[in-house]
Amino acid sequence: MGAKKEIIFITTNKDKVKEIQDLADAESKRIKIEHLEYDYPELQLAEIESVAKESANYIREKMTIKKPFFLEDSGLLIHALNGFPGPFSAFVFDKIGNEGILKLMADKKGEERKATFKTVVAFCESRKAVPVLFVGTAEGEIAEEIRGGGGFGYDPIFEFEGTGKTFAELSTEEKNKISHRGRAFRKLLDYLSI
Ligand code: ITT
Repeated sequence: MGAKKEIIFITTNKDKVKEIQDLADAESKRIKIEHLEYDYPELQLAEIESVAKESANYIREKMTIKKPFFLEDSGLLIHALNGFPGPFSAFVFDKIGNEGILKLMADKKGEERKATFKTVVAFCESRKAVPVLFVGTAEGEIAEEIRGGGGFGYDPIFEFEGTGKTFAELSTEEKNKISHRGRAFRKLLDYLSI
């Protein structure tokens, strides 16, 4: 077996790092993820894809980074709220948290509670390469109450479809198998053939 491919993952979110490291260990023996903590300015664009792409372009321009790298932008899209908070998920989480989302959803029943979690990975083989995007989604619904001690962010209110369990009630390993992030990251591994 040859040397492992070293790829830099740029994020300020330690929970994302844990999930990605666990995914890399579980899915491939030929990849090594190095975490770079860097707080790039998050553009307030209307699509998660655009945020991921333009963030990668910002890093290509501003940083001398010598290895392949990726970052990802994730968001929760609540169908009855026309995809809100979507690309504004970090801002909304900081301002109103899971309790605030549950209040917004108080009069919503059944189908009206449907939601999609989405991750867009933006990967650059080098500073010169335009970002390649990989999208992963998970379908579910907004729970009636906060449940589970694991996960992070919106996990305690996102019930994965057909299971009745929130992401916060799953182990990292279980969440990775079915999550938006797991799906997007496995597409990156397929693309790299590793
Ligand atoms: P970076 O931009 O530095 O990577 P961040 O935490 O700001 O870190 P995002 O903008 O992608 O990352 O995240 C948007 C929000 O969605 C933020 O509040 C996260 O906590 C939350 N989030 C992201 N992925 C999640 C997941 O798998 N489960 C629950 N919440 C998640």
